[in-house]
Amino acid sequence: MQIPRHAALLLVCSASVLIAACGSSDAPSALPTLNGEKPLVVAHRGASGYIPEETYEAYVKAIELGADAIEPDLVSTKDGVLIARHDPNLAGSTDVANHPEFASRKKTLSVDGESQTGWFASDFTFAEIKTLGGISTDAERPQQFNGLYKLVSFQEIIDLVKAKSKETGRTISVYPETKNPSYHRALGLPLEDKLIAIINQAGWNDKSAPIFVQSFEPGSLKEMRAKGLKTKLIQLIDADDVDLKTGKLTYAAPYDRPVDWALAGDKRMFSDMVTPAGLAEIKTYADGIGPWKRYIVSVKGTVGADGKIVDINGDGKINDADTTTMEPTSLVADAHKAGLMLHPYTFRNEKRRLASNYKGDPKEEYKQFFRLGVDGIFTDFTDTALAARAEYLKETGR
Ligand SMILES: [Ca+2]
Ligand SMILES: [Ca+2]
Repeated sequence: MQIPRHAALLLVCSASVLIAACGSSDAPSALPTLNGEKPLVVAHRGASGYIPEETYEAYVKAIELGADAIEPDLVSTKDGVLIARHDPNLAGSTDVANHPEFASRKKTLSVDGESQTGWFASDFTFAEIKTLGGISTDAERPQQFNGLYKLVSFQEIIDLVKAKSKETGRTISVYPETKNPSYHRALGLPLEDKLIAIINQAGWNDKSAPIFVQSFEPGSLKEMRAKGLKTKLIQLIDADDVDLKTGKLTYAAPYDRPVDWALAGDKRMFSDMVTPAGLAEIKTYADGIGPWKRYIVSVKGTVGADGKIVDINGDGKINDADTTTMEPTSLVADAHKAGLMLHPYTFRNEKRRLASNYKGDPKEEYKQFFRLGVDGIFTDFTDTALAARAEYLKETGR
């Protein structure tokens, strides 16, 4: 018996529908990320849009919101414990100023060439650090949790991620950054050996392990690679600011070049890292780049008759809300061509931080970057990033 042609097609189709969508018109096209997978949502300093950054609770909240990865910055205590803090100076992100027992430790110190006054993690034992509470570093964000939540060690973060991954069945990654590596080395408290030891201890010294290690200093990443660290490594790429008249990135120390390059007299700048030659060099020791997002989409204001940037929204301030986005650069394509993934930073909800053409909707910014093919983003607002990703995946037919 002959099977009519249309029925045969139907049979083939029903069998194949189990494997892939039937009919090319319905099949979603491959995502434009390096590995074709959906872009990663990295909770920058935990759920830092809602809870004082880099506290235990900030990381728990980020995981509860659904983050794929949580990001701790790592600095060292006096007794060599790696803790999650963005800066060695504790003045801005903790309630140390309210602790009279530590008043005598206030001092002025040079951090990466910048003179800072405050209390420094390297003068505190981990036990003393545990008596401090985290505070909000941004006056526009919630202040009611100030002082309530404790600082946390990298080991505690790993333990949290392992427990939550087991509990939720999700793969939750950690994304530690070696902060001020040259500064720590000069203090006699180098970060790299301790970080490698903790990763080994966690059983995560593997390319496929749920961990990305990042740094602005190439020397820190190269040292860890040379010492046997096999995890994914990400080279961060900074700049100082954007010239809103031209949209060009500006460079001023210490945001002009990696601190280890500056110390070695290497005159190249962060901008050299995004050239094809710079990307090829990064590929020799890292798996991806974490560029400031303006390297991919910059913004530009309108220059008025007085030569100044026009205050488009008339709020008396000039910021991103008075700008529009420029044509994307070729960085996503260039990095992918070099075999590098890209995780640009940092995405935030505040309207003053959004170019005017996003019309006050932070999801529009994420979606623009997702469509361009970035492999992940750092966000202070995990829930907004995930909502934007869901909309993006829907528009790709997923
Ligand atoms: Ca960081
Ligand atoms: Ca304005």
